[in-house]
Amino acid sequence: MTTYFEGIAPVRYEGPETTSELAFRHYDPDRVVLGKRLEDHLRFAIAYWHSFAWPGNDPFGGQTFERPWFGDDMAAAKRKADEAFALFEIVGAPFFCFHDADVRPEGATFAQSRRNLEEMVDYFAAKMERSKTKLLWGTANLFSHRRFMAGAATNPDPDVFAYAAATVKACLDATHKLGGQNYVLWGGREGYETLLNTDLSREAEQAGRFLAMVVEYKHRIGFSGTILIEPKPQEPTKHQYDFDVATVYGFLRRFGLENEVKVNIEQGHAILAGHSFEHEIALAASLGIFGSIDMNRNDYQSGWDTDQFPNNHPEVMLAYYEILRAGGFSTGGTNFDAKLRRQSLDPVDLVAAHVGGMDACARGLLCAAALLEDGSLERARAERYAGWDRPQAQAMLRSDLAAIAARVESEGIEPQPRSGRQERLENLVNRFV
Ligand code: XUL
Ligand code: CO
Repeated sequence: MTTYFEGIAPVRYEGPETTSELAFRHYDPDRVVLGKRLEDHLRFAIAYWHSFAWPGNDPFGGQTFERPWFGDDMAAAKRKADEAFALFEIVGAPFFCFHDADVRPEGATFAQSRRNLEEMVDYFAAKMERSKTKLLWGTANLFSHRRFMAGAATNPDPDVFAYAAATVKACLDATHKLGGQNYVLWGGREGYETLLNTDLSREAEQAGRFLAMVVEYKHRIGFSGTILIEPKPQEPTKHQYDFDVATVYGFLRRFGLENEVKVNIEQGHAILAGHSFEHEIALAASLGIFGSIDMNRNDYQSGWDTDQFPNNHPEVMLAYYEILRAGGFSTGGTNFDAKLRRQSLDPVDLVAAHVGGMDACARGLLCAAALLEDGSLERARAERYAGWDRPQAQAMLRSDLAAIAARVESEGIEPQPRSGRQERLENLVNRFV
């Protein structure tokens, strides 16, 4: 029985001029750009937690949404799955993502929670046989329940570490069984509220060993997906250890995991860390750890992780430009870690949010592809560094300070400053928006 979205037809591509509210203007899944279908470039996923589990609460008030699937028994969980797959079909989502806690009721014991998850995994598997929607990634919620209030892997209590390890094992098993293409670890409470009660050294060692165990277990069960860490600088904790891409890379190198783990970069988290989204993507790509993205938009005034659906075309374009420059997604994709505003009560609001977000991403990717194909920006970049292509410049990197100093005097080297051409490049980019 699927009723919540009754009366809402599957959303189709109608072109930029259409006036239909629920139509794609830019997202034509079959359109081929840079040798690939748009659907295969973007690899959209729907986030179960925001779209189906979140009740509309904020720090000052509780539930605003009244969803027919809200409840804490297995029947409610199955109804939720039915409605979720109905939305996946309406918007043509190729993927979805979930936490264990989004899809199953919490049991009285760990074993009961695990059995509930396994029952839901079988329920999903049956639905996925009849649907085109696949699993982009699975993950464990190691931050909502009070047992995790002082962290999961980094908890001062070893029993919490054990509970978290058992939970991740169950979620990796679930992800593997459903053919998930990645597994995400977001360290929601892996950080601290106050340094006064925190042993940074122990917590880092615990986190490093925990991640190594996840990688070991992935290989043991033959899970071929990618393990992803999702950086975020703070919120809920005051300071989170997976602060940003650079910090995560340092952590991976410290524990010898830089070839095993990549990053899932979220727009709002990049902004909270004081970076742009495209900076984080470009850095991850240059370090060889770019994996996937959580696509949303932050409110630039609020200082909170507001998780709004993306709608800013020029911003989205710059993110996809870096992704295309890096060769595009492999196992990763575009997961909407975005939620409605709490006054958006109607079924059609949830559909329209995804349609608008998908369209903004498609438009951004199309603009980025045109800019890349035009080649002017990449030529300007290459030209700026052309001096380094000369053999003598490369040889300098293998020499030493004394030899370089001698050459500066013998050749009378006097650098000639050149324009960085920023405004001209910004104008060039805007031609493609
Ligand atoms: C929280 C966040 C999470 C992760 C998955 O800010 O982004 O939803 O994406 O746990
Ligand atoms: Co996220």
